Amino acid sequence: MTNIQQLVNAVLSGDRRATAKAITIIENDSSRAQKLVSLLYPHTGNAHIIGITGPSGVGKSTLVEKLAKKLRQKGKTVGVVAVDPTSPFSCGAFLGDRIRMQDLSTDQGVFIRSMATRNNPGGLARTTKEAVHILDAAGMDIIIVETVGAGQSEVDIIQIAQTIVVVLAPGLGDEIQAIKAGLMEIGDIFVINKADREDSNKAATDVQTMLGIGSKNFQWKPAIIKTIAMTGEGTAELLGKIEEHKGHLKGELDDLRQRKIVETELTEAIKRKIAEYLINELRKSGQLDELISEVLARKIDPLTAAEKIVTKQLKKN
Ligand SMILES: Nc1nc2c(ncn2[C@@H]2O[C@H](COP(=O)(O)OP(=O)(O)OP(=O)(O)O)[C@@H](O)[C@H]2O)c(=O)[nH]1
Ligand SMILES: [Mg+2]
Repeated sequence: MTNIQQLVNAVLSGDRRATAKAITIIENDSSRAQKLVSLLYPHTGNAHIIGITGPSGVGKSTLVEKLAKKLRQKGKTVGVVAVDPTSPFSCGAFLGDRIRMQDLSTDQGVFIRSMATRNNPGGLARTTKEAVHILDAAGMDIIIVETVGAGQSEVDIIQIAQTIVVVLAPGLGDEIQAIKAGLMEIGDIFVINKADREDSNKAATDVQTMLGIGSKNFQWKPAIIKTIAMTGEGTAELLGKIEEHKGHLKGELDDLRQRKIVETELTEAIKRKIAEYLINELRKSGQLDELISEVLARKIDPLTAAEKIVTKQLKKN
């Protein structure tokens, strides 16, 4: 499949192998990536994008597997992007089989992909977003993006997902401070996973107290749900809440959120294009080399050099 249009057609038909290949192309940031996304983009905008975030090891992947299974039972197609996972998917019975069958299976209903932050030329936020676009164009009804978040995260899930589920577990100790700072504001739904542990009630109360202090919007009251991802307990309730939130998003609020998501992606793309363009020009004219020598000689610092050259170059255009 060398022809980009053929690849696009295959992705649009829901072909999983083509979808995997398309994601590899955008991960490698090859010259074909932009073309690929531009051809697929008109076919996006149909999926519901769910962000699952929370500290490392709280059970996010286990939960995602259970959610995916439930969604499949309801006849929904599910795409999963796990961003820089510290632990791999445990591949419980259901999805494990799916993964092993991925190349053979005629069921195109589940697609799982892990993406790593390391050696990622274009930035992880961009590749994650583009992977989501590809899964969206491939016809996935629901796309779940799993990211590790401990208050701040490399991928700002809020720039990607329409519904954000923050997963916590009992006994987080010191991490609760970081969580308080970052995650509390972004969650639409809070999950206390590992509810089989005895201190889970305390964790739920803690979250309840923190939520009471300040909430990001008044129209949607963030829900707290206890789950045992290992057994699947509470996952039906969680899915119900996610669907409720999706319904809530319809209308004005949804437009605002969508605008914000597109605005971020667009401004990031503009920054990238300007940088690419300017650096290219400076290289061609030899000005970059000159500046490198000046910085090396400690005549100027890099930031001042950048400011000087950017201002000069922009005036010229
Ligand atoms: N006791 C208990 N353990 C659980 C539960 N859910 C998951 N675990 C275990 O917690 C560990 C971490 O689970 P993962 O699903 O990999 O957690 P994660 O949040 O995806 O981890 P990272 O992606 O590395 O951040 C595994 O050993 C799971 O078996 C639960 O409900 N109860
Ligand atoms: Mg995980």
